[in-house]
Amino acid sequence: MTKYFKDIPVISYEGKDSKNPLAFKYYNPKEKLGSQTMEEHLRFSMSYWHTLTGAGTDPFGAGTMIREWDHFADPMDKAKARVEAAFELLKKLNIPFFCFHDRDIAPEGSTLRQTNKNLDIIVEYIKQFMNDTDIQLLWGTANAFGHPRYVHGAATSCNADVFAYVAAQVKKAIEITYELGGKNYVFWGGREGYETLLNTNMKLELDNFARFLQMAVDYAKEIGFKGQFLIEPKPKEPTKHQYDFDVATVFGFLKKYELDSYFKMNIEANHATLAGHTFQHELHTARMYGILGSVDANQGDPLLGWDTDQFPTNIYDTTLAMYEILKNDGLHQGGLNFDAKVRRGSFEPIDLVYSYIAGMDAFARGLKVAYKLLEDKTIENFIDKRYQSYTEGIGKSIVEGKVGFKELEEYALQNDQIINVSGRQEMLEGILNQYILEV
Ligand code: XLS
Ligand code: CA
Ligand code: CA
Repeated sequence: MTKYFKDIPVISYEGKDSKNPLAFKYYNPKEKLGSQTMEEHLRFSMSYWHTLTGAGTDPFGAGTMIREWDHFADPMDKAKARVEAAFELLKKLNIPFFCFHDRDIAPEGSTLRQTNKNLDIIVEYIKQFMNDTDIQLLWGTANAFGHPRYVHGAATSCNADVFAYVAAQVKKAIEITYELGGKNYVFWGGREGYETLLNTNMKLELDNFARFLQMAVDYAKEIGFKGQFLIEPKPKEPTKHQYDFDVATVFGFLKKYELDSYFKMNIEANHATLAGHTFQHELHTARMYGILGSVDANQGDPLLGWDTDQFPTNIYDTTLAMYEILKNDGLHQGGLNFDAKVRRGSFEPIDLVYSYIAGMDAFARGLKVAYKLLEDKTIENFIDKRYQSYTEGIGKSIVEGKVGFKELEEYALQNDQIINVSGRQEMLEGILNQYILEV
């Protein structure tokens, strides 16, 4: 049934020569690359918050979005209309997954008990739509940052009552994710961080955060939830120092508290750049540690220092991201979730459609280029050759742990005329451009 996107057809693949703005130029879901189709490689997902509830407000002005599904006075009627709009758009765009925060799908009531009841009603409603389609839940999460009770953080709040409250909220969020067959559950440390050490016991806050995550692990086990737990790093915003700064920081934290076997990472492009890394760096680091779980596909603006959550259209970045993902042997139960919003000036519902088409095409194109790069082993062969000195002679002995400082000194005393080879960065950048332009 078409209601909120009446004039929008089902979007199909027309190929790169199409001039139809309401068609995919590169995303051809059934096209095979190796043993998998594009659809299986990419596992696209819609973010409920930006797409259905985002109003287009900014610190200087009111919302601008024209959203017919928000024209209901009763918050539960509005919540139901949003479900209808979500599934209509998911079907028209042929997107197989969606993600939500608990508070995106159902309004808070005057008590926690009432809030949970609201959730139960909407979860039942969503279930009906899921049963009628093949659309699945990629992940659920809890919004433990919006309400004023989380002013000092949630699981890292100085107030134990807040810790108890967020435990109850996340317990319920895991339950509804389980109920809807969610493939993963995400923890993003909304306000888990601090503003100043003049009022902060960082050690206690981090210990408490670890206790909280352990409780979540225990509870998931107890109820039989098999979804993957994911942590989503972000260096700043809303707090000045977020505890889940980047992949390396989170990995160190998980190791210290012996939680590393239970969590993987949900890597967001815009959070990577906020941390002073490239998107590829974060994906590569996670892949290296075996903890690349899922991706929030978006991009920031290099000229702005905040989380702009734009739709990803930079082919260079999507290519290098897909390169890492393919080298990871895919995202397994994760996916590419468009945690992205239309600009405030793009306020018509059709702009949502154009945005998803642009993002999906950018990743489809990136996938094709990355696949060819890997098939030809262009970069891999270069890197292998660059480190060849570790496959023979003294390098081999170093790697195999057969030598120490004394043996190396002996070697260096006889070989102090060192010859280095060029890193050929510009040549490689040229080759990459050639692939992007010609594949
Ligand atoms: C905010 C985060 C958030 C998480 C889920 O910056 O991206 O939306 O993805 O809580
Ligand atoms: Ca995100
Ligand atoms: Ca973000």
